[in-house]
Amino acid sequence: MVVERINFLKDEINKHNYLYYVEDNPSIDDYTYDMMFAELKKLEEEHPLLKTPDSPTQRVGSVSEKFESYRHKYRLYSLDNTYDAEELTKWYERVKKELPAGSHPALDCELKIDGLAMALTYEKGVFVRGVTRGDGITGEDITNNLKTVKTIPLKLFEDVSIEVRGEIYMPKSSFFKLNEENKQNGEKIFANPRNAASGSVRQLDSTITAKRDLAFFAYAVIFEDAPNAPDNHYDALMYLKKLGFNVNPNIRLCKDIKGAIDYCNEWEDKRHNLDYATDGVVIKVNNFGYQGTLGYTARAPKWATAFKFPPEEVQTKLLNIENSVGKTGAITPVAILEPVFFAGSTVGRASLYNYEEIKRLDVRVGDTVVIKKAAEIIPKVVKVIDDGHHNERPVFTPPEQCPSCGGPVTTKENEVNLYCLNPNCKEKEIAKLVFFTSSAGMDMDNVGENLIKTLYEQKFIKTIPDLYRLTEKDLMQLDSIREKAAQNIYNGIQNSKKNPLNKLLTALSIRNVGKETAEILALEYGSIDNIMNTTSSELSKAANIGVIIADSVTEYFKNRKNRQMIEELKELGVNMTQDLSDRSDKLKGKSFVLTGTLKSMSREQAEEKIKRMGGKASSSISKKTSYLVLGENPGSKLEKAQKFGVMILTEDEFMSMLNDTQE
Ligand code: 0OX
Repeated sequence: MVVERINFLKDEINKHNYLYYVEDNPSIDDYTYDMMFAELKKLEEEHPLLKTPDSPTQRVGSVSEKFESYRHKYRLYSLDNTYDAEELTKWYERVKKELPAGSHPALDCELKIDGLAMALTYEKGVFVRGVTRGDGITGEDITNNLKTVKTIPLKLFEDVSIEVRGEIYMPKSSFFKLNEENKQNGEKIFANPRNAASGSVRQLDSTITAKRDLAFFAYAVIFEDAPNAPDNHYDALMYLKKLGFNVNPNIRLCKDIKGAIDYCNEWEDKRHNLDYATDGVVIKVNNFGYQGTLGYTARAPKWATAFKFPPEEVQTKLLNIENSVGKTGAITPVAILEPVFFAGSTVGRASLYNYEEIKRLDVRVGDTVVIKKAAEIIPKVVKVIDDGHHNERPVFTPPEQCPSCGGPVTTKENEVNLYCLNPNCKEKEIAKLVFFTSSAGMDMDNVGENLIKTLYEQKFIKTIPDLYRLTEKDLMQLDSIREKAAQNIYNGIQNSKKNPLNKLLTALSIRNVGKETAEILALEYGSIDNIMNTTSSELSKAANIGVIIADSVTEYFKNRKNRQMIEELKELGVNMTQDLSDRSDKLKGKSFVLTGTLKSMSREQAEEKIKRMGGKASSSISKKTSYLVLGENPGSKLEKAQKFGVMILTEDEFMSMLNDTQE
């Protein structure tokens, strides 16, 4: 019977997938496996009604338009964390205090996998849905893509209904291989395995996801209908293993916090030998009953915490110091290093900030240097290791001419940077154009750094207005740009004309004018003409900005060439105004910090509203903060606000403040 044969093949293939991908212990050869797989595929094609979503053939999906957002049935909380082992002891003391006197809760220690958290739903043993963590309340439904991940079972070994949480990751070796291939093919290079996993799992075409080597570690479970559900976390993980999941083998059940701290110390070095990235240890109270008693804070379980490994430092050789020219003409030194893999990515360049810093560190080309990186921060050179030859190497001297155009350089008052004075300096012009088009600037779709460089080199563009003069025909003269791509680039450029004034002001690379200042100026003055015709002292007073910034603005607009450029942009149809329709001064002098997710609007929208009403929106709490607006799933800012005595507003209170004062 066909049905029986199909069921047999599905079960066999699922079993061998598990043995191969999870146990790492295949019991049949690839050929036999491939034959079974091909037979199942053929039978399903001949009998489409017998093709079910849990079939192993369904791991390769189809193209979807976009991901649906999905509200989690059970919220995915954050995790409190610390870099300090003493804090762990304090956490354990707090845990014990909330439990019946004399309790000695055992702790599970797990490596903290640096991937992407997922919630997987199984109904009666069948994988029905996989959703990204998102903000913990709502995520993206990426079921079809997750079906291509071999360590996510499509069917469990028992018909239970459960939600499993875990981490999708890309093994380090696969990450290196993928980047190597992508480099050869001129495709995207990922910064670290986590980004590669994220980029792979969020592909609209799941056949691409299927080609990427992704894996899944399960680390938590919610039992909906599971008769054999255990009463503690360790046994739950063992049970997940029995159901067919990949559970990290390095878990350890410790009898108290001392054991957990030993585990953290042990893995701080050992983790580098693993083929997956880890950024700490997760410690969980083992007993589910105790977990229930401890409960949750607004954002995280009280029964779990994470110990994060400290920022890493590594030694490598300084091969060269390059001098790069930025959009304002500032010349900055960049350390070119012998590439090393650390803190999750390969590092070949590091910041040296400025020439004073080089002098302070006395770094010389050829030295062995220590570089340091905290999460998400550009690595920097922190010190020189004396290898006995440091003094023989020539002392580094800052450039006396611009490294790009050979033009004169100068320092500016109160600044340590060197500046290229040549207004036609090539590197400066390119950097300006690149920034103008980037997401921080005019945010032109389909326009990237390489395109700008090519257009500049081939003399299609030199100044900003040239961008808006480009035609589709011009673009098609470039190698590798066909009609469709030319159209997309052209539209990206033309659409940016509609941007509000604040985007344009940021994009122009006026010294000392970043996103914040540009917003203040645009909202205060409403049009570029108003800003151009104001004096520095008026500007400083009206917009409440510092004199140095105000001077930079007036200096910029005094320059004949800049004024001419603005005129050209105007003629080309670039918008030079800001919508001031709901502008008021009602929040003047008040500063706001937002935390968590707001229900009624995005964080950007809320910040925009605050600014339109004359208030300030800031990202970090200080003593000067007037209000902290509390969204759902707030972060650590809440604690800080309480410490500083900052007034806390709920979203409703914040909304009525906006509406009350709006008139
Ligand atoms: C990880 C990891 C993340 C679920 C219950 C408390 C926090 N990245 O490896 N989260 C958790 O646990 C969640 N465990 C982990 N191992």
